[in-house]
Amino acid sequence: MTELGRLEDLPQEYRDALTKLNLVPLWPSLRGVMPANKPRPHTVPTMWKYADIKPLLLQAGELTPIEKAERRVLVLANPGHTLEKMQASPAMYLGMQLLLPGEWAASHRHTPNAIRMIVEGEGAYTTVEGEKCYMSRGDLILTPTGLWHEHGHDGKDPVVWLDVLDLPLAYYLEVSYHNEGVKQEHVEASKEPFYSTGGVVPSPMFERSKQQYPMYRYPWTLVRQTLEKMAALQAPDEMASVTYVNPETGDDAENILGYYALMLRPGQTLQLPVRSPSIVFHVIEGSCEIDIEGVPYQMGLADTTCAPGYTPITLKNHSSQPSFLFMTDETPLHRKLGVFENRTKRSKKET
Ligand code: 1HN
Repeated sequence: MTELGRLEDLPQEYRDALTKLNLVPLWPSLRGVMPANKPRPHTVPTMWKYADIKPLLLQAGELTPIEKAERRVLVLANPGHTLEKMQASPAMYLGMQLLLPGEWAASHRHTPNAIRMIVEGEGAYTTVEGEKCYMSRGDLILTPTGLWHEHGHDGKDPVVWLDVLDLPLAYYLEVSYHNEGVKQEHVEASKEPFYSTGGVVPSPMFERSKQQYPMYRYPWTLVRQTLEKMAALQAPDEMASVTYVNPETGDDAENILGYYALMLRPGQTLQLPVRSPSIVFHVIEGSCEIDIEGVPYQMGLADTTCAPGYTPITLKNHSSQPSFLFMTDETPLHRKLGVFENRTKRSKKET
């Protein structure tokens, strides 16, 4: 590959003349913005242990009243992007949020899409567009772009959940903003049981739902059952995994980020395909080892790990119990942009 000219090769006078006019020579930076054959990600493999986060989150509960925080969150920031950027990957934001009994996180809506994966505690709920979605460990609750949402807590113990947003992308695109709302009235219980089984969707008066987001809450009990049934039918080396979808269309549940759950059988080792999107793993039940480019990360209950794209990843369950993981990645975004790649089988682009 041809070595390109460096900035230092140019006379200072010439460089100054360019700078004054807001001009930049491309060739000294060309390999940086477009390296050969494979991107050079800022995202570095990073693990956050829940045992480290929890005491600091509870301390935040003492230090900062909910009214002064709006959302009481410790952000899981990837050092490869610098912590100030508050991003786990190019398009993924992760945060651990604490809501104490009796607390209220006021209604708002915003342009970034969000989900929460419930980590621990009972009795809290998110109201999404008038639909009350109770939180139990492992449940997934959607708050897609533009939809009003607020959090309340009628239970006795602290509730913690993992927030995932496509905030870094929205911020980069200069489209990130929020509106403050008023407390939601006419609240009804979440309606997900219509979508749980049987291969049917509601069609009152023969009409199918025209809502882009017909389902806000995906109960873990049902997802777990599905994974167990899949695993029971599969060969031992197969991947028992599901994608969270819009049950009306089969499309990804949200537009930008993909959400998945996976079961690792006791003793199972699973080599994941090498693909372009960054990916995040979060342990819902059990434990596992995640090898990212050969480096092992030991994941216990509620631990979270982020890996860059284009990276070989192997999952290993060393225990005698099944392990259940929640995963989120940038696949829907990559597919829409036409940059999605699966390099498991050597592609022409790779040579
Ligand atoms: C947000 O609205 C929530 O509604 C959580 O719980 C985390 C991070 C950045 C911007 C908005 C929530 C958020 C957020």
